[in-house]
Amino acid sequence: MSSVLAIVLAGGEGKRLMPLTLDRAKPAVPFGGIYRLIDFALSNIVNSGYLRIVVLTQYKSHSLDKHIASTWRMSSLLGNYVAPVPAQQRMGKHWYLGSADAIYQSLNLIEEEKPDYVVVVGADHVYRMDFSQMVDAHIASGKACTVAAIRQDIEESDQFGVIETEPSSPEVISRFVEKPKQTAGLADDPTQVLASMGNYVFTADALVEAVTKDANDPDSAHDMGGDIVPYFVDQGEAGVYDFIRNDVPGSSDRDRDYWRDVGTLDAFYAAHMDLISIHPVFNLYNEKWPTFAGVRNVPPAKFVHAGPGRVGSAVDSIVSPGVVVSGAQVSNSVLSPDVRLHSWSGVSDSVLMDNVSVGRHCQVHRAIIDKNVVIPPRTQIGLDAEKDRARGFHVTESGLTVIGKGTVIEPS
Ligand code: ADQ
Repeated sequence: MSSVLAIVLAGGEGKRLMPLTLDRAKPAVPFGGIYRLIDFALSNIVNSGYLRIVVLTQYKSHSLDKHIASTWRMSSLLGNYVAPVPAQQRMGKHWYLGSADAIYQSLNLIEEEKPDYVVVVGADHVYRMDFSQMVDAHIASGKACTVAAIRQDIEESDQFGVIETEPSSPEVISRFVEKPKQTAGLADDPTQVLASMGNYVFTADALVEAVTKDANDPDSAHDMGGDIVPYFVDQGEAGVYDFIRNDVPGSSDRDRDYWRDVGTLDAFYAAHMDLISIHPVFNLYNEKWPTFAGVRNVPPAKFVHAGPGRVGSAVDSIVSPGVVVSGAQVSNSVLSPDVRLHSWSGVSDSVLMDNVSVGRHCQVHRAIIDKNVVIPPRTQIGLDAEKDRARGFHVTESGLTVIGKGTVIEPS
């Protein structure tokens, strides 16, 4: 069996998720009650059978490092590991110049491991994928580089690497343009393009050679999508792997091609609203391809106080362990561990992260509230955008109120 090293690019800053990325890297942003964004990429890698994993971190990596160390610690008995590797500054006193530089600076890890193939994936997406099927396709193609691809609306093409192929050889990339302002649609559907998912398989020697050449190229931006993939395309060595071919155990026709960038606050919120819908597209309960999470030793969730004028209840919601809903009503919401809700309060259409406490007689609607925020009694959030802005809360264009980690809210 061929040996595979997996590299997770986890250095992204996630500016569009502010204030959730104020003091954590985007891959460390909590998602879906008990997960962090990176758990989806790491679970895919582990479920694919690859247990030697390097996570390249840089920007505000403390909570990411802590999460990896506590959740993803593996038994070293069989030589397995998930190793967070911060920027090594091997090439001078600067952080990674780009994602290709991140790999270049970490080449010693590839040299030590001596894999046949390297799987490189981003850490910012929610999806399921069996990378072993992509590695098999890569080996069968004989190419040096394979790029995973998914159809996306043409209006979004300036956010993706856009892949073009010739009808005579549809599995070979003939042109790859990173985030084009303008591009042509697909022949069979002009409203769509074939977009890179930012997941790649490389033959190890070819990757080492490519990033080494790239490091010595003064004109390069040292970016995987902008520089390394086009380098392989120029050599006729880049193949495309259509995500639609990927058949993950336990997936349904509905969530088979689910792949979401939750890189904006509105997209992050929409993905949560999908999770709590009665028939979500993305099925968290697929036991054949589990998403692993850090499970702390906290008590079960509890609902108390059903009396006149108050009911401790939650409907159409995800409720994590350690939550206590005491005489408050919750609907269409995601509650992370240790959230506390007090009497005569209502929380609707919201995402509350770990340890948020909602006092008595509060109303919280269409809000994302980051960890450790204490909401004093009689506070209203998400009901009046102007009032929320005046208090210094972030309100998105679509009217979503977002409160950063640990924000101290003055009683109103
Ligand atoms: P982007 O996501 O815009 O496009 P990038 O910002 O390089 O590209 O992020 C890719 C991954 O690398 C993310 O997981 C990010 O966290 C990480 N990353 C970014 N800079 C890094 C650094 N210096 N060190 C370590 N990790 C870093 C990419 C591709 C496109 C493709 C989209 C799909 O370039 O071609 O279409 O992903 O979303």
